[in-house]
Amino acid sequence: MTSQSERDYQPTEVEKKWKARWQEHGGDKVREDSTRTKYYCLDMFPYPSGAGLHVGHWRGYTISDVWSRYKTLQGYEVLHPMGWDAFGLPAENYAIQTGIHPAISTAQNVANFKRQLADIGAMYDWDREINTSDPSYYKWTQYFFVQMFKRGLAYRKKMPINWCPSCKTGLANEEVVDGKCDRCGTEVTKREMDQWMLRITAYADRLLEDLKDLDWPDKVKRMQTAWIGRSEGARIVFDIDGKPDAQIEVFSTRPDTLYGATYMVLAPEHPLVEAITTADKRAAVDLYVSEALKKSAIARQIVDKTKTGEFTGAYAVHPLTGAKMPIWIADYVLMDYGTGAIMAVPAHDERDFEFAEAFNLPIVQVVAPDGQAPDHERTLYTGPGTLINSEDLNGLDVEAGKRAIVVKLEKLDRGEATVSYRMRDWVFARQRYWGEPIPIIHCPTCGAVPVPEDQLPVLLPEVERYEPTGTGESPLAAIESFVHTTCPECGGPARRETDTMPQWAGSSWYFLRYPDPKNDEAPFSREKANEWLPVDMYIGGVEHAVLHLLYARFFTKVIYDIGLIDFVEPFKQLFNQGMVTLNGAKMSKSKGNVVNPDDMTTLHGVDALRMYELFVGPPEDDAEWNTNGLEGVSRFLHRLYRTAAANIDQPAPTRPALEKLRHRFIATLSERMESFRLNTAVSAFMEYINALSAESEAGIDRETIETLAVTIAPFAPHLGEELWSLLGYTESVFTATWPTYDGKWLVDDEVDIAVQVNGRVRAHITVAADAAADTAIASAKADSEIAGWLADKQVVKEIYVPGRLVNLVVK
Ligand code: ANZ
Ligand code: ZN
Repeated sequence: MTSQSERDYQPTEVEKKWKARWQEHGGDKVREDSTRTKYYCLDMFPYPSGAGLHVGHWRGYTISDVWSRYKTLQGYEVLHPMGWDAFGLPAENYAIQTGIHPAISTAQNVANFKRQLADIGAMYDWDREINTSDPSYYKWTQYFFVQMFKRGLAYRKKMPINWCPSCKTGLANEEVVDGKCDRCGTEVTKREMDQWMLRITAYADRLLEDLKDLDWPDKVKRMQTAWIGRSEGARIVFDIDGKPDAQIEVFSTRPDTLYGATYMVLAPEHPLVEAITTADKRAAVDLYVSEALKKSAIARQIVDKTKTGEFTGAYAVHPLTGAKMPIWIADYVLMDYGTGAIMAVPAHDERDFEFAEAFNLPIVQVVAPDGQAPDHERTLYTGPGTLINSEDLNGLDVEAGKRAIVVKLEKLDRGEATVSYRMRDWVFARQRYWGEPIPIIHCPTCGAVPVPEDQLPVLLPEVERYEPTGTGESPLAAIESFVHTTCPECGGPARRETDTMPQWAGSSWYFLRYPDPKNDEAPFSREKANEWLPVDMYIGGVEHAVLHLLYARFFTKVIYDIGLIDFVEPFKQLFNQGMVTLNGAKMSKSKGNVVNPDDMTTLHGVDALRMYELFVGPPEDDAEWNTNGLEGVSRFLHRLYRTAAANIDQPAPTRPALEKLRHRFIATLSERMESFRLNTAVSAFMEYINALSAESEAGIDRETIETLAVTIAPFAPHLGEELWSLLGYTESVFTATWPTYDGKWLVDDEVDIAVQVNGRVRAHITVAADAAADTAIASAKADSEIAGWLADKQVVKEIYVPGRLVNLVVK
């Protein structure tokens, strides 16, 4: 019989064995009745695309799996589920190309992804699998839509959609590339259509306020803050000369500069443009408006682009001075921010300054750093200072000026302090097939009526043609049997809504479903949701910093308001893993620079690939793939196995040298885990195995082998199980406990200390860590270097700071 010590590590064999065992024992099932503290570790669930997973995708899944297994060993009951964000455009486009129903291609992709995730050796509880395109799930997505509709949070509004005049279809943003249709290259225009909207702006303040308490990367918090874009300022109302029934309302963050407003600008789309433009200006204004509509908001906002605009021929009246101010239109003013109109203060706003220079409009200074008007009128100053040219407000600083102007405006009923947000309401509709039907019935008598809850889900019908219809409507509009229905309120003939929900709908609440995935009475049980959520650790790519994470936070707050949960934020801690690059570029199938995990695991095993995915760099940073690095990690795992296996049949007795190494290793590793430095956690193993090699002659004790088996298990779970069973245990290594360390082993026996003479370091000596002051000082004086400094001198004071230094004061 071969003893373990003579056997080499066979990753393929070992991994196959343990995968089979895990499946047999259902070891990844959450034990709901467990008395352990609950821990919810969640991956952002993937869109099951046709392209499989590459080693770049492995990184995030490995990180979350290592973390879940670590938390299990720490004694938590861990929920680590997985599911599919399965509605969306690619499946539909694939159907258009191939005629294969999206449900079928999605099912194939899911099966493939599932197999690949099993390869990773991940501990998902597959009993809780979620698929957002499954009627038993989207029933509840529709239910939440109905709740929002009833609360006035879902409403209809005419909104411009991307429109390809040649394909005669509405386009999703991702189908518009450089302003052109991704299918045919035609320039994309805008087309107004009635759209379902969600009133996320009603939650803007809460979404901003609650960000503060989240343990999220600062970068993501900053991106969300910028996206919400809260600005404090004032609403100011201007009369229009000769038009007593029309007024222009503006939003300004600098009401203090009101006396410096010299002209007005409306967004080209502003509803007043039509009414105020004088006959002689009409042709030029119309032309300008049609040109502006073609440009994207981003192109329009570029600060240093040449300013363009047209004079409407009309004038506004300054609310404080009565001065007449020309009203222009210009594309640097956006219709969907503030009120879509501005008062222009060219002396103190950069864009207004450039515009005034381009069209030779007046510039009036009203803020100066020192309260002195500059000698040259046409200058730009955007800093703080004192008001000038502002009648009785001269001399006030900017902040006091803002308040004083608001008081004046309020007295005149011409404005008030207000807050403006950059965030818009959420367009919650697509004119496409592969999504959740919006559960609304349009009745000629009763208007928009929600589908009664007991009639949900509104099933997505089978269609023959997936192509967009050419009228801008969804393919559902062509299915008579779907469209025609009766009104739930009056029983009269009515039409179903044929728009479907956007890609983001299903992912906005899926994390609430995992604790109770099979509930068909409710979206989830309140008790279970409160027990498991908020999610303790949410792991995924930073590309979801804004949309998904904001939508999920919004849904959670609405669901809290409805009274279904007791928490207001879904994700306590967020971790964004970095990307894996190859030759400097993000790995992606379309770029042809992917490394296939199957090739890597055939050579080195799954465990080695998992560890290399961590070892490749700090988990939050992008990292360059290097197959040599994987080979290095693989060699190390073989070494770890040999070190452990060499003595596994007959471990050596414990001795202090081993205890010291072991406790120090546990301390280092635990500390690196807690600070999520998973790459250095892998190096802690390497350092430990190196140190143990010096002890191999005298043999390794059982404690060392057990420690190795348990601590390596989150990283290399198959290897961990193997060592654990070789130690004679019949239960899984994940029933074990993460080892603790005794601090006494961390104290160094000997320490290096500095010796100072009159406060300057003159030498270093080694003393026992617990050396008494006398001993330390004596050794310091005995040092040959120091002896030289002391010659002919009188030592007047001796100071010993244990473990740090000796200072000798001499005369
Ligand atoms: C007068 C003024 C004077 C302004 C001044 C700025 C500086 P934030 O901070 O981003 O909220 N603005 C308002 N609505 C706009 C729109 N629809 N399109 C383009 N610009 C718009 O910016 C608010 C400021 O941006 C507002 O304050 C307004 O210009 C401009 F020395 O009003 B301000
Ligand atoms: Zn009706």
